[in-house]
Amino acid sequence: MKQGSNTLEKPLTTNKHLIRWVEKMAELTEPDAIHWVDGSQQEYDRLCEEMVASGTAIRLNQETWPGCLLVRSDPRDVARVEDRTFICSLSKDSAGPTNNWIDPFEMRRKLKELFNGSMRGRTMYVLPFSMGPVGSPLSRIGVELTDSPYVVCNMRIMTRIGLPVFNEIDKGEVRVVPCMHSVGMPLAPGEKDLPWPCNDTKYIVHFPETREIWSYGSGYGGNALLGKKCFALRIATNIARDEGWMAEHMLILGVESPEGEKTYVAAAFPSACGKTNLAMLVPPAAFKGWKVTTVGDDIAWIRPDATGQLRAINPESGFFGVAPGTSEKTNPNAMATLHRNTIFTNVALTPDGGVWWEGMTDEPPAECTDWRGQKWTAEIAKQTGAKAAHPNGRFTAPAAQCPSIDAEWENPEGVPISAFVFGGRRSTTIPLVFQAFNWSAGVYVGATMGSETTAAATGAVGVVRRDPMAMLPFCGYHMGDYFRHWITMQRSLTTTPRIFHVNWFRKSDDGKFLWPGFGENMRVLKWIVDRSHGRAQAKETPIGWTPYYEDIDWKGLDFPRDDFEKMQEVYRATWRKEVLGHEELFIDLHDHLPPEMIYQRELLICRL
Ligand code: SAT
Ligand code: MN
Repeated sequence: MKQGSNTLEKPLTTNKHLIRWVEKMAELTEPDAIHWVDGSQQEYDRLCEEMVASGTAIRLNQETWPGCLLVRSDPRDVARVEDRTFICSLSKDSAGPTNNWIDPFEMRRKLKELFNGSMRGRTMYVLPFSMGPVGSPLSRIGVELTDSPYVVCNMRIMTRIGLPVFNEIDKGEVRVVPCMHSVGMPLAPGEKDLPWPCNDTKYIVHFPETREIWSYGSGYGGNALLGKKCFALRIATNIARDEGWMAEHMLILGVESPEGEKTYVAAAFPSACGKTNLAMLVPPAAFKGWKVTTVGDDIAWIRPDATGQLRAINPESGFFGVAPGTSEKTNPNAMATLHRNTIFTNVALTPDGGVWWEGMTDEPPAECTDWRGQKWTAEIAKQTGAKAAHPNGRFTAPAAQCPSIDAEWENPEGVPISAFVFGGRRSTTIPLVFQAFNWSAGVYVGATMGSETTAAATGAVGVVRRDPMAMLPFCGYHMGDYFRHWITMQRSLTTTPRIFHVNWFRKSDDGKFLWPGFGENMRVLKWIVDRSHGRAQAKETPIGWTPYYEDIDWKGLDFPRDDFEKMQEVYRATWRKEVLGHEELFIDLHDHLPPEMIYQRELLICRL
């Protein structure tokens, strides 16, 4: 970095390794200035103001949307890029066939090239963050060096950042995960910046052995907010395997009965399959006295405590939720959460300075500005198919603002987990709910999970893909070894959580959803909770335990027995085909598959 061309700020840490690393990275990327992020409100406000001034962000109507901003990304940078995501372990075999692998030495050379001068004309922010409450034994710390103020502001909502984290680092006892991020668009002297700088060349790179992340070319979501999928899942799965805990793509919710019994459930669904809605579920009116509380909506870090009980924390402190489809009807808690201090990305702007997206209200506004900044009306949409909001448009909102937030959500010890739930979008074959016979059968259920793809990642939408534990894009090592880790975890447990599978998306022969979903999912949750406590009845089927019609609490809902039977039906012939689908992934993973997976498949085939 040229002296004089940069503002020299005093480091906010005394940690020599950290200071040295920042200097080295500044030499590589050549930013104009370095800013040490303290995490204060004033700093956040200033960055927001700068983004508004530069045209990156639009301030919404502060009366109706206090503290809210809208940002529009480059249309070529709207979702995670899985084909540009790499696990660069020393051996290709440890990354496994489901991850993109490039030799780490080759990749380092490539990254050096890409990052060389990549921050010219920009500020490099030194952003310390804690995944999990600062100081919790389950938390981990990272430092992200980024040239994007948008990333800093989003990370302030999604994680704990700033001075308290520098203080943790200065104690000298924690290992810091270094995270490099550049949008990859250096500015020549005097060159005017774009509202959303990014680069067509994108690399989202993980070095599992050295626990490092390097991200280049994108400013969006999981590509750029490196605490989320990169750290809390891809790197954390590696740490968790080595240390005997679990990093999972799971929401965590609490179910409280009228008698005050509290049960925590962790559930894995692929991106954009309704995790946020389930985590914030509002029970139907007839469920008087029942409460569902939210601990997290995306990621769970889970570890056995001294007594052998699994306990989970949400490593995040905000929600990066899919906006389209979110409404007072589908998720009133999310709507209440996102009404202030929220950053919206790629949704529509209404003439009165508010936001709108498909599904937010039954009636679209007469006119608005779409996520690309163009005029949008229902008429235009009809003619051109243009969406007001991008299908992966997002809200970044503080978890603490959520009306259903659990009283224990920041408990440094985590909350006790009684049940795991797996689920996907499946229009056929998979019943509304079933319980696996035991832990290894449950691991098999999770390992063979399938889901129809969504807009959360680039690529085709609506095709069934195997997505084990909803971790296909997020497991930072060989998927077969990951299944083995799940199997082994049981040995450190005294009470084993029960494992379930749900599917809200089964359709009738004429293509209609059979299940109303949303709040009514409470009925399924209640059966899951009851089963976890060894209470409710169930019927044995080839695939697991399923509820009889009578085992579901139907109060307040007139749901025909016939429809329920249709939803729960296990067709042996269809399931035999389903098992062939399981093979698809297992063939690729075979040399690392734990024997339990093979036995479970054989048992299932025999029962069918
Ligand atoms: O873009 S994110 O990875 O943050 C969201 C998601 O795909 O789940
Ligand atoms: Mn997710």
